[in-house]
Amino acid sequence: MREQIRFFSLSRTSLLLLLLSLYSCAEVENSNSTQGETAQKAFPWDIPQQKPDRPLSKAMERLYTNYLTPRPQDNELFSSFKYTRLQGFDYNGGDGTISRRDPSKIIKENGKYYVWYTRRETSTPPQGAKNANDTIPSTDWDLSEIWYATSDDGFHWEEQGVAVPRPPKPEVGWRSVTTTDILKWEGKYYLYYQGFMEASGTKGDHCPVTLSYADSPDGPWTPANKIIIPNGEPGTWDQYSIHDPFPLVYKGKIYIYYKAAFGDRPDYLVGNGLAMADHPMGPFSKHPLNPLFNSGHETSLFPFQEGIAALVIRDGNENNTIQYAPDGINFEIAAVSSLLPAAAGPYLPDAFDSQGNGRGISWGLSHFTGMGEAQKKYSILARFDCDLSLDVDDPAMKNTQIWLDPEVYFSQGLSEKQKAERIQ
Ligand code: AAL
Repeated sequence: MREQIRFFSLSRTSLLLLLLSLYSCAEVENSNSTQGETAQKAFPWDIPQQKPDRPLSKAMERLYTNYLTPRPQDNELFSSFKYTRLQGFDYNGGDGTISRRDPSKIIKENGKYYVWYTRRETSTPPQGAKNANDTIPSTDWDLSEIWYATSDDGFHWEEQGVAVPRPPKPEVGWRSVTTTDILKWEGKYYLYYQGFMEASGTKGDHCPVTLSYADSPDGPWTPANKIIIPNGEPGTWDQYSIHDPFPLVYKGKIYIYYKAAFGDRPDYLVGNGLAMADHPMGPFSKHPLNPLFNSGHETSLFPFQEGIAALVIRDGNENNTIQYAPDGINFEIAAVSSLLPAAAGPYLPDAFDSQGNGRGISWGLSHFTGMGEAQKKYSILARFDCDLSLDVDDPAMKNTQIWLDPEVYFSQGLSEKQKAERIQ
């Protein structure tokens, strides 16, 4: 019996060993065949246009889910940008007493292109809030007016004069009217703009948005003389500033995207939100999900296919991106580019009637700030070209390798203080 038990226990042990060895053989075989399969199915050289049915890294996954196409060259929402100096604007020899900045979107009326913009003409360049008075500007956009220009070809512009002057104190915008954009609605024209009631920089860059309206793009413009998009409740993200109003007509409603800032300069973080209305005079209701963008200074937008696309330039983790929201609300990064136009005002033939079939953009005006020597800060308007249009196919605008003169990099040199710290 004891023998039987020993035999039985031996045979149990050997059975176990046998099973173990069979299992490890199978494992080896399995892992060999996995390696074999992986080797067979390495990612193809000819990049698939559709998402392949295979395990993907996060980067390759988002190549197919976040972007319209895997190659930027084929991506209608990727573009590089080219710039041209404009003819027709005088800057008083660049002495800082004349500045033009923050162009509106461009529309075509009466066979001509129209643009509106901030124009400052002051006896001195900006001197900061502490030195500002009734004639000395604090910032480049203090003591400004809204002017307009027209063009036959988008390169040569003719300045037509003031559209919206500063109203008398204490009306909205008495200190400065700046950073405008145009809406056309039921045959009338509406200019939305920032209306300053104190010199910018006094407490921050604080202002609400107001408007003027006209029957013709040439005016005369009548000021609404009231706040149209008010600042938020105390303690909320847009409590002090509503900047860069950008009106579009989308889904039959007026959509005005705008910028506000968490905190004040220089430590602020920008966000961009949306206010919507059924009539240009309001009332405007702010979207409950605001802010809709976590980045982007002077964000400009355009109808694209059934949704809205945006150039998100400067400021924030997602600066230098082109974003897209099929519903105009939930934006995702659709492309990353460089040298994006600052404060772009694109030519937008379908800004007010895209009907869910936005065609995109291929040119517009933007600005360059910080012109002149240190004490002569002013801005100029310039033209940008790109291919973010479904109607344009310009491979020269899909360049991901931008070569810049090394001087551009060296101009971003270390300060003396930084250099001293690094030398130690
Ligand atoms: C711009 C815009 C708004 C700000 C100031 C003038 O870049 O964001 O217009 O108020 O700077």
